[in-house]
Amino acid sequence: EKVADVVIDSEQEGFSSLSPFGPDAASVASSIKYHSEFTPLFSPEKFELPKAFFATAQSVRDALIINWNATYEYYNRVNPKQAYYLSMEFLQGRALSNAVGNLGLTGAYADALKSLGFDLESVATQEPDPALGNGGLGRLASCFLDSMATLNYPAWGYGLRYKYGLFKQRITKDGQEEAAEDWLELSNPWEIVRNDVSYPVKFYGKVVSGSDGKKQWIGGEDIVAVAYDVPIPGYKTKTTINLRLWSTKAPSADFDLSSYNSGKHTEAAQALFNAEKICYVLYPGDESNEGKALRLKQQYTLCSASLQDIIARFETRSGGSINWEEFPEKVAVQMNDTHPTLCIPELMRILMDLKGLSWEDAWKITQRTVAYTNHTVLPEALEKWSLDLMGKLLPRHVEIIEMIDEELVSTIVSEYGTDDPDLLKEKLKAMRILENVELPSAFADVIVKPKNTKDSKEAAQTVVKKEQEEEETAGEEAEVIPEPTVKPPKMVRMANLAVVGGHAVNGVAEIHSEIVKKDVFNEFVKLWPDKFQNKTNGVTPRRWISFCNPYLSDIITSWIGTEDWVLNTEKLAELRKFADDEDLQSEWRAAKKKNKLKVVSLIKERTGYTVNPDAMFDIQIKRIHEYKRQLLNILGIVYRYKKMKEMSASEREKAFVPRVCIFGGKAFATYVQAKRIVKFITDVGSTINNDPEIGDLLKVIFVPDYNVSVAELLIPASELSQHISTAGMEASGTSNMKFSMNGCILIGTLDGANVEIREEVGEENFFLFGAKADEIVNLRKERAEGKFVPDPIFEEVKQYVRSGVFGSNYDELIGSLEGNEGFGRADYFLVGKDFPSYVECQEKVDEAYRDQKRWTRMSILNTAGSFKFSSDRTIHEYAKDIWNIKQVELP
Ligand code: T68
Repeated sequence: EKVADVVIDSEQEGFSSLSPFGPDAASVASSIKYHSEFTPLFSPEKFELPKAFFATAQSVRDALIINWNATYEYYNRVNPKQAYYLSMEFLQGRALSNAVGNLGLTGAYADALKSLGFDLESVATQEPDPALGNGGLGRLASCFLDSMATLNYPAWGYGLRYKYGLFKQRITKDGQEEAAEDWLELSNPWEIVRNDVSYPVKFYGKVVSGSDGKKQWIGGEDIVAVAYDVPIPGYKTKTTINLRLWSTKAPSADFDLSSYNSGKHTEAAQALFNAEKICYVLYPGDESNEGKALRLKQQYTLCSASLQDIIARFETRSGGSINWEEFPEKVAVQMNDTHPTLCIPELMRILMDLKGLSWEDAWKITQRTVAYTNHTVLPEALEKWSLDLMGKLLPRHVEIIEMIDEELVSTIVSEYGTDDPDLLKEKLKAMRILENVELPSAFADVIVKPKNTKDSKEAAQTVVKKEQEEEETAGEEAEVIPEPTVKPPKMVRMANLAVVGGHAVNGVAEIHSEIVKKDVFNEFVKLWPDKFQNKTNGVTPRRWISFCNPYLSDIITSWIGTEDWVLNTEKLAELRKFADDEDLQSEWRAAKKKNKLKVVSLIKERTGYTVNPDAMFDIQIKRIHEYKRQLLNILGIVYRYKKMKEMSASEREKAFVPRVCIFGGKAFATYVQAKRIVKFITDVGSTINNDPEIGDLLKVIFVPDYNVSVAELLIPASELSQHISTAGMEASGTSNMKFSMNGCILIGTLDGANVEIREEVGEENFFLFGAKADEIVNLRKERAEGKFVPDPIFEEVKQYVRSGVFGSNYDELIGSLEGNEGFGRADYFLVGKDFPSYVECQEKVDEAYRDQKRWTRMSILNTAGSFKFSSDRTIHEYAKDIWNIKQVELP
């Protein structure tokens, strides 16, 4: 009955015809009512918030499925080249507001829900935040999907459907605690289980040669990967692409019915558990061998199931006549970091062993199909797998990898010759895929012909000889000083495999791509300079401005005079001419204030602290990592606090701008030092926040359980945000882009995308400090040699912490900055070096904030200058320079 009363008062946006039912609030309400009847999750007599969410989501899902089917059907018909983004992580965030926003139905849904006694915002917060990712890399994948759909690119995402997302973080007096994140507890209304789409995936077993000489991988453990599809709507378009997530199960025959009937229930279901556990958690702890094997199984499941699916689609769309050479003209596979690198040997295996292609043909096709994005230059983060483990789990793939390595050795040898064995050795060491593995036997067997030989195999043998001689000499020395003869483990270097097996390698910001070329993959650049590219990251302006910051969006639209900026962010630059306009400035500040008030409530609810909305909101939210230097931030706060304590009340108020310093982020469960940092921040917070002398002048808040939804609240409310990594270590950063878009001013080092943001928004609208990337090596060297003389203020702040003001002496943390015995590398991240310039820069921040006109101008100029950082721009670049795909608009 209520439905009939609906008053249609929403102004309908032009693109709401994307809905299958009328775009008016009345038909939306009736669709929600309909689904509330058929949502079997809650008792029929009650229609409360959780049920309202599920009914609303089901109703939106109808619209999505219709467009998703139409998109699929159309691609099938026109058979365009399609890109596939393979990623172990997709950090999707909540889907409801995003979906109704992209469909142009926000007004209709808001009104419909109002007529049913709810408000859209409360309904939307019922949705669990699916955290199938750790941080930037996973969130980037999700921004990319939004842009692909919005720009009508035929593209899909492939990932894994983890039963538990990234852990739930609780903050106790002991620091961070982790609990399972059961995001599927009440089911996921957005997914479509595709029991009709499943593929076998094998582990272990052995390789045999058939009578025809073909290799066959047999025996071992077989599981099944089942597809779960998540429709991804584009903005103002019918195009709705697919995110296909794999879940694992055992083949039904593996349930041991007779054991079960004889009472051995656990044994009977062992195979079921073994298969299902593969997709239990995102990034399982991999300290143990079991953990490592599980992680490798996850990676292989993603690669194998996705490629089987892609190949099946290629075959179907080819009709009766399959021409494998055309495969790279129909398929582009993008590997999000090295985690899906097994795509390379898997595609080779399928093409050769199952489709009968020769090595040469399979290799050409594979190389033309795949490309690799690098997201880190930290040596310890470049993935390596034990060759033994991989050989057991994936015996056929290891054969293929050995062959690729052998061909690479041959290329290197013919490129560099053998005149200089030391040089050749160095090149092989830098580039080989296999590490600590003797040269391929094909080379070793050839008779030695020292120097000036043109034959690469003989040449390689020269090197082997030399290495053997060196080993022998080492052996002689060993008689004098006996050394343990522990052989270094044989490893597979996934990044090298990805570089060799793909046709393009890209970094994610200009400075990062330069470091990739100059440093990490320098030797490969000399061989194949054209492979290397830059694709500066971007973020979707839909989720990260329009939907998370409607107040600001309305202001932008009214001043620019159109909402086209959501699709063409270049239009944001038009705000520049109003940067000093007093009306715009006051609207701008009012919007910020409204967003800050929401955060005041969030902080109260999550931490119990009351903060002043008129204080500057200074935010650092990201994974907790030493290189991201949350420690620098908190030590800066400690220094500020110490100075405040040394002053009288009136001096304090004159000297400092009131600040709420907000942190958020999760530390990897086994990363001890990161967890110490979390504990230290919360301890500093409890001291300062309860100090009556300080009051509203300084608050330190750690928002627990940081995730996409929390970011959507914090970023619009931010005034200053911190991107303060040791220069050269943050590949790009993407929250820096979101902050800048939302009119937040950045304090940061010349690292990652900060460099480009500063260029775009203007130097005077960015707070810069710290050592530059090209100075770091020397500074570390000086530091290690004991030549670094710390600034007195750094000594002062450390002493203050050690004195116990915050409850303990934090010996391990402070020690790590000094390189005391037992604390490893001496201040590897150069907190001490950058501390004085950081503190000085923070003084400039206070000074700028005091002048609200100047600050608001800086804020407006940040939003105006952020247009380059839309993921639409990034996706256009990938489509043109790497994937070679064209936009396909649905009729
Ligand atoms: C991030 N990487 C980069 N990695 O740190 C960040 N790593 O600078 C960049 O902006 C972002 O990628 C997008 O390019 C990550 O987030 C991981 O999360 C990760 C996960 C597993 C293993 C290694």
